[in-house]
Amino acid sequence: MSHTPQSASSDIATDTRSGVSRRGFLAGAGAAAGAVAVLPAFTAAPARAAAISNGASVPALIIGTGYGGSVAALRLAQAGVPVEMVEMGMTWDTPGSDGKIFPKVTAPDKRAYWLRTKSKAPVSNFFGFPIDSDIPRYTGVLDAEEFAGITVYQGRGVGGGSLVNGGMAVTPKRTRFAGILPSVDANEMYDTYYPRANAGLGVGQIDATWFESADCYQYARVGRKHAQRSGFAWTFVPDVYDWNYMKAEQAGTVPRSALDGQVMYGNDYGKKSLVQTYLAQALATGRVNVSSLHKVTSVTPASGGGYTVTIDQINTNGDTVATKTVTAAKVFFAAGSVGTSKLLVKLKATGALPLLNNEVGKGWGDNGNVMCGRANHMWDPTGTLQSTIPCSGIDNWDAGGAFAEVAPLPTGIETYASLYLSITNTTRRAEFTWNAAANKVDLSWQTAWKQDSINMAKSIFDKINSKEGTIYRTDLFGGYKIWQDGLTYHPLGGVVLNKATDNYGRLQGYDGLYAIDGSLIPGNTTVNPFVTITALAERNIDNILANDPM
Ligand code: FAE
Repeated sequence: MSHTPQSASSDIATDTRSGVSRRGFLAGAGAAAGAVAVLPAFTAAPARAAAISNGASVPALIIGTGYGGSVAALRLAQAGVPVEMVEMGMTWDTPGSDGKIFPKVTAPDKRAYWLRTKSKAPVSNFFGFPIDSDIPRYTGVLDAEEFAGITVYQGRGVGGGSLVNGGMAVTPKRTRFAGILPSVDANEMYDTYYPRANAGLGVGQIDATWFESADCYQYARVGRKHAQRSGFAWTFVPDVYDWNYMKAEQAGTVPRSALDGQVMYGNDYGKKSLVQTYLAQALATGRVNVSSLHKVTSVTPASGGGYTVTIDQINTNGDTVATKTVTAAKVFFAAGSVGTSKLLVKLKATGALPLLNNEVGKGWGDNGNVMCGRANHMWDPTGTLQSTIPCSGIDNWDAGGAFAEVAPLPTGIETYASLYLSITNTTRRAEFTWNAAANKVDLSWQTAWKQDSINMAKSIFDKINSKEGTIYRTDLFGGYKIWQDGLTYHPLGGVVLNKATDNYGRLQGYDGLYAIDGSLIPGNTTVNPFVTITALAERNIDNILANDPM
């Protein structure tokens, strides 16, 4: 994989004692085989060393290296199109002085956060005490991007959100699909594109027998017991984590990652991020180049056809060290729901892309995310060893509008807490707008709107508390708050399919510009979103390759 002079490797010392580095894990799959239980299905191609050049002219440029961008890169490259991917975050492939590429959730350091000087953990308190700490400002892997009414967590780096997410890979129920993407043929999605996405992502499910005895999933078994005693449907949830590796972690035969508190600041082993799957395959074609620590700031029609793309190359302080101008025949916006929406809203308002339609910026939602904790009885411990990778959920969508992940609290000590992230059927939608005075994009989300989501989540947890004789925890989110109602991990929408674009992501008003990420999905997927983002990208790129000359 290519990386710029300012890639992760340049600023974090390499420690060769650590054994298999991420790069070795990818490129040296054969050599690593003895050290891990099961290797990811794909291996990376040799690096192309150079970042994109100033003045380059390219057939296809992709902004962002998350799910949508990686699908587009792979399919374009397989069709013979040379692809340049531009990513504002770093290439995460080299261990730091602690021998790890990524820090644990309990010990964030500069690698954890995108250009912040203090951590901003979603669970901000522990036994009532604030846990956020000062950290050096750095281009870390998790962005806690703050808008007026909500903090939006997003992955930064080559691999996008796949670097920091829990890997929960959920295909929505077929009966709910019409409410998610009404203009898309559901048969096509469930017959072709969801299966293709699941295969490409390497989705698997926990061994149900092993689950019953694994120490690291005691918290999930407690969650199941409580859900079922209250009459709720409880279900295993698929994940892209290598479940054989998880077993080996529990057995103590491999270096631990999920069992060593790694998840939202990255994962050293076990999780199949896009770097192991779609991106590895894309790079193996030899037609894809990735420029990390490069941020697209403008796209505008070029006088000779195609588009002029302006790119800031940044260092690990976030400062611009060079500005490059590139011409691209086609540009794919895959900067994520927030990144793509912000760019397009700004470019329309400032005259770079004035013909974009008035749907740009609209239809943004938080997937109804809300978190809470329950205090269990002392005879119901959730375990001192907790896998950071959730494996189960409670489905009360039809009756109460909520699907709740049974989440870990991987502190290393017994907390007697059950933690949940609920995805709810909220109809609230916000809009991105250009704030000329402040030279930035605003989002109209209001914190009070989360009350709808809280009410839906309560349809599950009020009942469980009543049945179990338990109460909500008030010591996890500061100020005796029961509900973490100030965030989302699942930003969706802003450039909604069949509104801001045609039914396949072609932006209205401009030939050769596409949106191909979570911005296309209008605010909710009923479950965790990345499988749907991937499947929709697979569907759209099929249509684009069949109909648009490249
Ligand atoms: P995304 O993956 O965000 O990729 C966009 C990329 O574009 C990023 O790498 C950006 O750095 C880059 N970028 C943005 N602006 C620019 C620019 N101007 N120039 C260059 N590059 C740019 O987009 N989802 C699940 O389904 N299951 C889970 O278990 C789950 N857990 C999560 C846990 C956490 C902590 C977080 C933050 C998210 C989680 N998600 C989960 C959400 C999931 O990761 C997210 O929906 C997808 O990553 C979105 O995919 P996109 O392709 O839209």
